Amino acid sequence: MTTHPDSRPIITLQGHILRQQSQFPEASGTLSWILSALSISSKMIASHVRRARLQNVLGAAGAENVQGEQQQKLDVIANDILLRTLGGRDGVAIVASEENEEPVILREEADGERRYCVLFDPLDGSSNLDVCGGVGTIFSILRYDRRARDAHASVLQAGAQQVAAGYVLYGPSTVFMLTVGQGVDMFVLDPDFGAFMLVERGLRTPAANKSYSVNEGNRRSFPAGFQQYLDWAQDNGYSSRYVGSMVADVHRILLKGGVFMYPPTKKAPQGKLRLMYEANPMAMLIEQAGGKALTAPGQRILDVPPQDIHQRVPVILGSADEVDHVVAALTAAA
Ligand code: P6P
Repeated sequence: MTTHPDSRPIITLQGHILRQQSQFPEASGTLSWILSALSISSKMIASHVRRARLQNVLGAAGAENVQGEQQQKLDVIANDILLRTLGGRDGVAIVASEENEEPVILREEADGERRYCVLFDPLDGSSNLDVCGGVGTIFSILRYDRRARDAHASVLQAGAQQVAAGYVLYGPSTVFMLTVGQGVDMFVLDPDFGAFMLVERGLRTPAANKSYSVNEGNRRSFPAGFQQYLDWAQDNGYSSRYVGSMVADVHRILLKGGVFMYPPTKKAPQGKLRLMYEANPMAMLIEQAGGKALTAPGQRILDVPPQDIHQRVPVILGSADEVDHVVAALTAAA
């Protein structure tokens, strides 16, 4: 194995989490322990994803999820892994998953210790698994609001209230992206010894890049402003990149810049992407990396007051300048 001389300090995700915790003297370690559960879950899910075809766990599980989408076998496996690892963490009061209609209440009685709600899409883009495409886990962490009337109400907090957010991309390498509100940090799993290694701190998305990411198969049903934006972009030499897996598409935007959109369509008048465990965590990451994340001109994703755990919203996110170009077209068409 050839290694390149490298003077970078060797910091693991675990070490990074503990170092961040040490910056908060009042921190009890509860959040760190939850992030650790997400780390081990993602290593287990990565192992299943890599061996899916060999273990014949590709394909549909034969049931629909609450979204009315065909559950893939690995959706169920990933969901179970997350529920079981988070279930073992005392700091987790409630979990909410794309795969579960209702939030799962793990422990609500308050003994004074701070607790959290963890929301996740266990295996986003899983329809790409059969063709070895990038798939991912998306997570969002909110403080458990013990004053809320019930579990639902405690989870339905605007994205701006997130204390942490991130995703794991199961691609050519397994990448863990994390923000706790102090910038975006990127880790890559070293499979030789099973640790996520810090490879970039304070990642910033480029201010501009002539690239857009949207499912143009829906173009005819986009609102006029989006169609006018696409005409402008194509007249100005933009390239198109779209995987159809939000984690893979947003990861490219974070690293290379550009704009990702899921506009309203005839089939999905509110857009397809879910606010609580797709749009909100991605919006926190994008904003922490210097980008913008909107549902419409002037409407930050992170300010949307949630009405339902599985609520969908239109998404426009990415480089600040590129989001501005979309907003200009939408505003002109209004
Ligand atoms: P479409 C995957 O099913 C997903 O939820 C996101 O990961 C992705 O961005 C989007 O749907 C793709 O949807 O309609 O373009 O196939």
